Amino acid sequence: MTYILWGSAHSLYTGKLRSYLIKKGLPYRECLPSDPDFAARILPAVRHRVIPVLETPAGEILQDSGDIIDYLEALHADPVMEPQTPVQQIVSALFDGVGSEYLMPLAMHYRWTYRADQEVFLQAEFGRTVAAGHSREERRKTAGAVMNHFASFLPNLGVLPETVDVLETTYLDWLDALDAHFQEHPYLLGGRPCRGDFGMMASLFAHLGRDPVPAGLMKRKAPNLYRWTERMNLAVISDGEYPAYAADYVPDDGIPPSLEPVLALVFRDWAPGLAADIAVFNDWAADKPAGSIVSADGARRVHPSLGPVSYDFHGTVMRRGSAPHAVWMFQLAQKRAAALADADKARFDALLGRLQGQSLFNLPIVRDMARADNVLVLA
Ligand SMILES: N[C@@H](CCC(=O)N[C@@H](CS)C(=O)NCC(=O)O)C(=O)O
Repeated sequence: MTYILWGSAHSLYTGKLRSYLIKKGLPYRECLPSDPDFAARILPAVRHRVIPVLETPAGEILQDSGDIIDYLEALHADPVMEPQTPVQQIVSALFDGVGSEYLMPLAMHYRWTYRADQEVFLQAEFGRTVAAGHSREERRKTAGAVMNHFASFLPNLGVLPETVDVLETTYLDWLDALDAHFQEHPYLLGGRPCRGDFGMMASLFAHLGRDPVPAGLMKRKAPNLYRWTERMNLAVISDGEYPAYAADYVPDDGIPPSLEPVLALVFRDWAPGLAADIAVFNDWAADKPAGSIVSADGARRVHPSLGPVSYDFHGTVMRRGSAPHAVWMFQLAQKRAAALADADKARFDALLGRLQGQSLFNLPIVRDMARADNVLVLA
């Protein structure tokens, strides 16, 4: 009954899936891509060099942290890791997108812009993933090439000398709002983690909560958020810091008031880029047949792009490659919002009205997407 998690300690999306496996109480053991079995069996099945990958006891080989969580949630009813009420489900999906997509360039920025300050740590982390069992010197050398590869992603993520200041200033607002929230609540939606918490673990654990430079920042500025990154990897739901808290989502489909300032940042900071991503996607998708791989050149990619986007971000021009994966994740929240029944819709609209979120939820996305054979395709 043991699952195999192919991943690594310093991997963004492995952090999302590992936390889920721990909270769900599923037995697993973790294997690293430096294990020869990864190249021999896993790569040919997935057809991407990517982690995390889950191998099930039945021998299935699955990729994409979110798809894997969907698969496991459908298979194992208890303990439930997703609220069953409509507005909380929208907010959960939204935060999954925020942590998996919006915050990812920030995570990459704090890892690679400050590379020189944390070089030995990163060498050790990348080293154990690519060259297990070798000498320390050899590992550090081997790690260097892979590190250069990932560091080279920064410009395409919009991390450029002229955008670093605004990225850092706005991130401080997120640290503050999340810190205030986790002072009062163990998880985003109350006393039980949801899909949104796991999504947020993607960026906020392995990079922003663990690499020496950003982890130091988080500990100094947002210790309650740091503690949440620890809590998310504990095999229990309740936390003694909140003795009166039931191990459940807040009642009546409510959104904790302290989460509203965080949601306001989602709309303030994610909306401009997401609107640009949606516009590029809509143009590209208009005349493509169902089944087309969502990628400018049609190639299979872990993070496909449909060409460049540029938009105003707090007075700075942000330029980066478009991110259709972000559109795909946001679309789920949007579809859930469109399906709300009257009273729930009124409640959700009031929330959007208070937080300036309506225009984002009103943006039309002209086509549906799906994942097939480990890539994003037009439905
Ligand atoms: N959508 C995928 C993304 C996985 C991903 O980007 N994994 C990183 C490591 S954290 C990777 O292997 N990247 C390889 C690449 O981008 O080429 C998921 O959620 O699993």
